[in-house]
Amino acid sequence: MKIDKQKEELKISFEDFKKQILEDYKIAFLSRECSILGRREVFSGKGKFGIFGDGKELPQLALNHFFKNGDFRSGYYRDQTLLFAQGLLTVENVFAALYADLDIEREPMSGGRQMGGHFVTSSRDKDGNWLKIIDKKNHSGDISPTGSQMPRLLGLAQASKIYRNHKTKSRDLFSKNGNEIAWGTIGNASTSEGMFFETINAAGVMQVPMVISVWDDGYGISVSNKDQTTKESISEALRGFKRSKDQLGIEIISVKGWDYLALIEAYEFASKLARKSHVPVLVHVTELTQPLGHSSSGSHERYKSKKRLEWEKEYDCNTKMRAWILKEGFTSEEDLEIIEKNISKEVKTSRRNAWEAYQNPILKEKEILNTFLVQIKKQTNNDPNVQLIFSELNSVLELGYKDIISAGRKLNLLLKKNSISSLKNFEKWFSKLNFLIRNKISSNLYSVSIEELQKYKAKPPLYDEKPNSVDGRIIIRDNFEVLFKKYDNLLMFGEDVGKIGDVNQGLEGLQSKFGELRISDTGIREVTIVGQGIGLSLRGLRPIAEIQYLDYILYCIQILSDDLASMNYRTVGKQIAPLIIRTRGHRLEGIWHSGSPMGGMIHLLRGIHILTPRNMTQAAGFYNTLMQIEQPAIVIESLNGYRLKEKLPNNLGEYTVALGRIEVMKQGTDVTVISYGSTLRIVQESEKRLLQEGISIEIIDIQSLIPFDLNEEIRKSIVKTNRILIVDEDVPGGASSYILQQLIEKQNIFSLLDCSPKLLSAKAHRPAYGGDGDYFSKPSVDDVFESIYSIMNESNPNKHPL
Ligand SMILES: Cc1ncc(C[n+]2csc(CCOP(=O)(O)OP(=O)(O)O)c2C)c(N)n1
Repeated sequence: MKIDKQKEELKISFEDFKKQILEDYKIAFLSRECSILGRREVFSGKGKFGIFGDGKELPQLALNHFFKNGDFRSGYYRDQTLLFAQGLLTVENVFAALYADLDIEREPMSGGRQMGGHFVTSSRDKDGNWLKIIDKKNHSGDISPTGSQMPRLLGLAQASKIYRNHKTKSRDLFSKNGNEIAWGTIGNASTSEGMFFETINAAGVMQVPMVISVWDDGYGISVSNKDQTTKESISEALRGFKRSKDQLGIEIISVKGWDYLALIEAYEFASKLARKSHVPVLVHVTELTQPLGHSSSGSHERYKSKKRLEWEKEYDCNTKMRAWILKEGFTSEEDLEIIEKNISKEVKTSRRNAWEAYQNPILKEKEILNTFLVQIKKQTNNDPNVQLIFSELNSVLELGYKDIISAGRKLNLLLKKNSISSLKNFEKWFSKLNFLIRNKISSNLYSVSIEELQKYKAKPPLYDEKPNSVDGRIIIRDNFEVLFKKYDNLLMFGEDVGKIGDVNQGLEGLQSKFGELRISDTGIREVTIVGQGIGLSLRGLRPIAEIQYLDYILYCIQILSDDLASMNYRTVGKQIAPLIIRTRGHRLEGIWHSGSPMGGMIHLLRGIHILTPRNMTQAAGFYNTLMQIEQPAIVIESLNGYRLKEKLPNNLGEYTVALGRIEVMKQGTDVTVISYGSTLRIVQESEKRLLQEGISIEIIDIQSLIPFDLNEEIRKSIVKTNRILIVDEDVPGGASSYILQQLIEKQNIFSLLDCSPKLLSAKAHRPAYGGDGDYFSKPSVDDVFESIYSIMNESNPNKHPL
């Protein structure tokens, strides 16, 4: 009865239906064999760590039948079966990932950067242009922090809603009328994470087409549902979110993970609802198992009872499917055995092939190095260390590039110490290989190259002869208006962004001009605001997500760090998320509206550009630049600058501020004072008093902390002054130390300095409220004056006594 219904629903003949089931079983079996052999490969020492999809095969195969081109998955490390079923993963790929093969063709998920089980598909061609992702099945780049796939899922789903209701010029690359589903997968235990609930709530409010599957195997490593989830069931716990006849919400379905037909039915229902009506659906897939335990790092016998282990054997979804196939007479036991035997053989062969493909190029390089032995011995007067280095290298069993490079580095030094003439061929080979491998490991942290940024020519703001002097927020607002007209894929959202046009009215009146779809209010939920931005940008839109105050960026710093900042790097440029985060911060009032945690951000968010404009003209210029390139960035506007008067440029939306360029705001000869954001005004205020003391300062606005002074212009200033003061309002040793590190290590200023470099920051504690609080917590004009004066005292105590 059930089978007939399914055939009918899928509109296929019995023969085809049988074929589909057998094909699915083959994939389930192949996937399981990979898990088993992969785990063994770790125990044999060839792979470092293994985490696999065993026990989750069946629901993924069912889901696959409803996953269409243009759809996206945002999932986690258990989803190998789905990718196998979609032809996006080969057995060789699985093993190449286990070995951390650096070759992006053999290990297409991350070129050896990620542990196995973390998947991605490419959205870009080799030249960095968008592929037509509407014609592909898409997987957004997986990450390891569990639950962190959820925020991005919200944006991936929201993109369908945008595309259904708003036609952009490039829509055909990304969407067909917004019919695409964002498929989420998450383990039962990871639903305990706050961001899971935040995503569920936001999806219910926004009514976006996502289908979240919870793979419930009862455990999160060793901790069972009893200690994880209220009522020991996520679908039960979420009942209040369930939609009803009268109220929108989430559709919640529960289905057993070993029941193939029930799974097909569940996914058919879920996908129809999400695709057609944009209703978010949660599919709670229960009674799943973990036959091999959580990962290669421990056995589940430690925490599962004998009874549970026996139950898991009986309810293993592959075993159940096999028994069902035989019971329904789709094929015979003998045929199944032959199929299974062949698959086992195929997996073993593929594993061997993957190992050889991984090792061969490394062995080749070792052979090249061995050919230099005689010459190196000769050049180093038979230094016994040479033979030792070669012997050590040739005794390594599972060779990595690191072994060759390490030997090469040691030989290089010996040659330099002993050689009369250099060994050109060796040097050439070594530096080429060294560069190549390092590049394979470290490329693509940012989507836009330094060379491109260095070449970038900014268009300056232009002014009427008698320009209007306006509040800074007007410049921001009018500039955004031009950008909304210019870029049909630009969207802005955040808390109080829509109706009132942000808390400082930098978007005043724009929602009524451009619509609620493009300029929208969100709940107070910083993690999923960022998630919206990441997901939308992965689907070709250009979001600017607003975090209302810089202090609250800490709520989403994890997702910014783990997901956005690592996106380009972990996918080796296959996916980019050119999300712009708009926020406002630094100095205002009190512990939570005066923070400037720039050091923390700089260190946690490498991969994202961090821009700190001193006023709204510069801020608008940064937005204009960022809309022209595809690089995630955070722009921190000065909270106390919205009501300060600035000249109104007449080329709003057009002028740009280059990234990674400083600006010399005032020339001087004695001390180079480097700052950014709000403290620049404090520095400027100190200038007059310093002049009265005969001290001339050169004031530099860094304005772009990452990328940092790409043309090394600060050095030029220090060549002139030989003295520096770095001023900011972060904690001592925060961003100011980063600035000094850049100057010492990258710009080599150490030898230029006549006296010790000075750093002036805020106190280590949070800034206290009120005028006194500010004065005693943050750098004041007096502090700046005295710091500079003391630098001059160090140089000339007679002229500047203390
Ligand atoms: C944020 C975070 N905390 C802890 C871990 C370590 N960890 C990895 S997997 C895992 C258990 C996850 O269980 P579940 O979500 O049920 O998924 P399963 O592995 O059982 O499929 C834990 C605690 C992690 N990866 N990320």
